[in-house]
Amino acid sequence: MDNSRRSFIRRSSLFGAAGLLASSKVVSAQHEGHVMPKPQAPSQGDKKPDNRSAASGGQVLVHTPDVPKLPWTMDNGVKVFRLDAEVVKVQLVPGKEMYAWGYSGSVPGPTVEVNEGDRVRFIVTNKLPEATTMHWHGLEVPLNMDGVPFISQPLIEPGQTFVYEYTVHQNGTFFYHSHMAMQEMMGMIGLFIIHPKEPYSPRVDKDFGLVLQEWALLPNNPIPNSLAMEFNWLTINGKAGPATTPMIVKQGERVRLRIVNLGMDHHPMHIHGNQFYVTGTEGGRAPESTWFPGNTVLVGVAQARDVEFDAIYAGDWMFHCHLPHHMMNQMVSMVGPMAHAGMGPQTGKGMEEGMGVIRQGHALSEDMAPGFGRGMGDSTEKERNTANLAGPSPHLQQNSLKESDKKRVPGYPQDMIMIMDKEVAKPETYGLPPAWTASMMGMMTLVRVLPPDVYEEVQRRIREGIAEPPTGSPTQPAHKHGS
Ligand SMILES: [Cu+2]
Repeated sequence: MDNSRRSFIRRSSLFGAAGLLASSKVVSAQHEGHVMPKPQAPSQGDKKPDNRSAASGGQVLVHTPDVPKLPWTMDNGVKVFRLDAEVVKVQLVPGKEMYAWGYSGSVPGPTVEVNEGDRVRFIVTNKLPEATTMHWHGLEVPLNMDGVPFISQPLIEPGQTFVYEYTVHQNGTFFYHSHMAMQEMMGMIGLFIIHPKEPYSPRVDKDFGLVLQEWALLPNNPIPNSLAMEFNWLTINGKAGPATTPMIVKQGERVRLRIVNLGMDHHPMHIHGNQFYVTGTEGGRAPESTWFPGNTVLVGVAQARDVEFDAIYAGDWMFHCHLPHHMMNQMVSMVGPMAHAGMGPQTGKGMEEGMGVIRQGHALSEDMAPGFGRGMGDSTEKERNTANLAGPSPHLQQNSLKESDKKRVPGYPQDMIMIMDKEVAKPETYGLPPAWTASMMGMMTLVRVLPPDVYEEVQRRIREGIAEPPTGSPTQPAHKHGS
């Protein structure tokens, strides 16, 4: 990674003056049918420590944790991007992988970041086994660039390339996505940020972009069930908590969060310990006279919401969807008892049948599609008569109550907790307390508002790639406050 960063820096300095010419040659060569090398560009690395670098007008670049920026080359004043529609292996959390569909090796696709007034060209190549098209969500582009198959353009068949080109005259938080509905549910979306000609006022010091997605993954199967109406993996930028990379802010900085949603559910995104103002929508910047305070913003399907706040309170503040089932990982009927206490499902069915484990095909295969994941039919009848948890959580439940007494309490048990400090340790998690991961699940991340000294230490660790989990054992409230 260090190597590629270094060579990236070398390349981008090459692009200074002569590079413009060279890259335009590359593009025209491609038009003659030659293979175009991967474009290299002044894209910002995913882990660049301080994102106060210049977009147009000296603006802060947007940081999209866990998602790369899409590189570009220049061709006669046109910014040229390449997007390959393809299958991408995604690690939701350590130990849980899925095969989703995305762009150029990323789900969500790499972030496009341009300036108002830019002329942009997107060379979209379809590496999937079925046709696709690309829609530019919220952008005012000519109809033949709008990406709707049959209405505005022909399908991009497997192996084919389609070139989109237009001028962006808006600014704000937009996104691109496949215009085939079921492909959207496989992950085919990416952020499209357009910086304004005149910086917004007040200026922000940190600007983050977050893509909300949901997935239905049956046990033992790594391919999302796009027919499902309920979802058991909820992600921000392709990661579920606690694997989402925290957003790092220095105390006193002004912060913007840009959130987009393209799924089946709406997500009320809630921040702890702060109030924010909604300053933009999928239509761009909102006039200041319309701003109102809150700490929860509903990001509906197909919407974008920008929120801003002054990070005056030091702390590791949660930012998460507040739907309870969206604060969970791997919610699967019947699996709770197996996963948490090793005691097996209690319904009189066979273990594999009870868990929904499938041995042939996938969720949409001819064998399985009729039965799974649609909230009706045979396989949903088995899921009712079971508790969330068959025994005490092995992780944190260190109270002295007897299990037999607890089970007399209606509704018990409800807790689901898992500690993954070591597995998800990265420079951005430096200084978090032991067991911090225990209640980080689903569509959940942190805005870490750090005092200057801790902030600098985290930045150093990001630069040097130091990842250490917290040491010591979790503090038990009973011990802390016992008198
Ligand atoms: Cu949600």
